[in-house]
Amino acid sequence: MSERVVYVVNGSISSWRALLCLYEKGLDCRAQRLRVMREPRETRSPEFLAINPRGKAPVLVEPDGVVVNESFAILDFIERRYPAPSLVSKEPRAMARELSLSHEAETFACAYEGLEALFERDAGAMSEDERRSIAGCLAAVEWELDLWEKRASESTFIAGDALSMADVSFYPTLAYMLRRGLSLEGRPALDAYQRRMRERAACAKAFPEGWTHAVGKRDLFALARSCANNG
Ligand SMILES: N[C@@H](CCC(=O)N[C@@H](CS)C(=O)NCC(=O)O)C(=O)O
Repeated sequence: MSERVVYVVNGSISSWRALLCLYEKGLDCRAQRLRVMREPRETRSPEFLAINPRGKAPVLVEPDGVVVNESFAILDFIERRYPAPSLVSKEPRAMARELSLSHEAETFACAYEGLEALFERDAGAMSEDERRSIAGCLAAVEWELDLWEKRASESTFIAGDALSMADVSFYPTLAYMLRRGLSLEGRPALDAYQRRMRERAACAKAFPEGWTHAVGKRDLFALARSCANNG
């Protein structure tokens, strides 16, 4: 048997959730980092494209050679193949909530996605349409945060009082945005939640290499606010 390998892009939400799922299950793996910020991108190497023709991480390669692409498929696969400790309840209502919130975390990530344009674009040089689109993204993220704040205030973890697949999906999404400058001021339940989560050994292990809990070099949320306010 060889080792389990997960191909990851450091800091990407989808890679993060795959690692967090494995570590919460107590499964070891080698995280093989693929660099995408320099050319040629390692996700476009012939070796990696042979594993995933889309050239996207994460990809899980199991010790017996089984390959799984797509982060949600990886979570599903891990839960089915390694049922203990379980991250999805057997009770139908709890199961439905955990699975719904796990996938809704992706909707939250999509609401934010437009702000990533601020990595490359100078806010001062943006057109009226671009500013409107950034303002729209900010409003969508605020709406999402209100929803998740309410959920976080109702239980210890995001979908109930036990850690579940919903946390595996949601925590990296939230932590990623915090790194990009999101403030949880006025959202005490989410703030308490993210602090609680980051104390977990699995969360610390899955945390992106070289990242701290501080905001990264570019505060996208501050840029987005200035961009939207100048519109
Ligand atoms: N739907 C996929 C999305 C994966 C994805 O977009 N991965 C990006 C993360 S940055 C990637 O690997 N990009 C590398 C590239 O396009 O070269 C999943 O959930 O796994």
